Amino acid sequence: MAWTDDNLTSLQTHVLAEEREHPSATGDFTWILSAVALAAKSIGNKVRKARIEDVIGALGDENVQGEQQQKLDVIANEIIKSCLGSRANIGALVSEEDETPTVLRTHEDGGRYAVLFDPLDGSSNLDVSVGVGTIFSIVRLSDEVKGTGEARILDPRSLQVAAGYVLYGSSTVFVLTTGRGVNMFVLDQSIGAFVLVKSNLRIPPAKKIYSINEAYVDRFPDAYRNYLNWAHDNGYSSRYIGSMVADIHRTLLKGGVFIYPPTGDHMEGKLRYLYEAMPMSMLIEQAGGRSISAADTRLLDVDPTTLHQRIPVVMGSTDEVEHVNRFLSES
Ligand code: P6P
Repeated sequence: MAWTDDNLTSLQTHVLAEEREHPSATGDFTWILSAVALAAKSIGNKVRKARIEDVIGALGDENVQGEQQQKLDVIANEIIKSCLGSRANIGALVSEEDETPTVLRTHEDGGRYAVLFDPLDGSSNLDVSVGVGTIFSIVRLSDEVKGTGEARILDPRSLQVAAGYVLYGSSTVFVLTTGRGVNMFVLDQSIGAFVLVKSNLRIPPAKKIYSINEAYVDRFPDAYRNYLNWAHDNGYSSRYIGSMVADIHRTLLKGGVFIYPPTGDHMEGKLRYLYEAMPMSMLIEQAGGRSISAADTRLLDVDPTTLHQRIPVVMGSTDEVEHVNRFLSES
């Protein structure tokens, strides 16, 4: 055992170590990430017992997206807000489940960050025990824009400084970037801590796997259909779980390309910019991959205009994204 770099590191000690490397660090980050980790443990516990506690299935209401809310969507949403609400440096919370931001503190009262999240992405898969997840983005709010509402969150000077997801699958996996590479942790239930299992995770530059819901192929723009025909002729495999966190986790670890294109009834795609595509794009890029929303258009260069806007997504291995980009550029 190399005692210098094979130590047992928890998410907490990892974030504290990173904080010590930032002379200007104030501990704000550590404070927020510890709240996210607490929420993840609590949600994971609920997901694992969902069928036993009879919280499977739809609530009967629709969320702001017009989608059937699952009972656990609401439970996960409340858990995250109850964990983050106590952090004194958070100005606002933006959730897929809430039409408007939860305003906690103004800029003057120290609200320096916003946390944007999809509390339980892919939750419609819960009743068949498919991996579901929490996706989050931490945004350092601009000091130029007062107030705390939508305008400050969407201001181009507000910057995404961290992103991550928690995958509630065969194990509970926490994947995080704070802008210095991607690190992967797994929840060790016996000690109740996320332990570091992979530092500086790198996505393979190429892998013949595409991940897309081909059921909608007739409604895709021609460029995407042309790409799929090319992939079929070049020995690609298709892997699609229908749960973004699970599909992105596989793409990050094994390589390939994840695509959610414009379709007939969703010309901006289905996935939301702020709390799905934006955090996942930061993770993919920090792992050495690429994320575009259109031909030669880096997804993270797109300035959001509304909290719940959707955006087309092509992200994954650099070579694989370029294969798609080539067809998009020809259209
Ligand atoms: P479709 C889940 O509802 C979700 O938001 C993502 O997790 C997933 O990638 C996508 O929608 C699946 O959408 O249209 O293929 O069922």
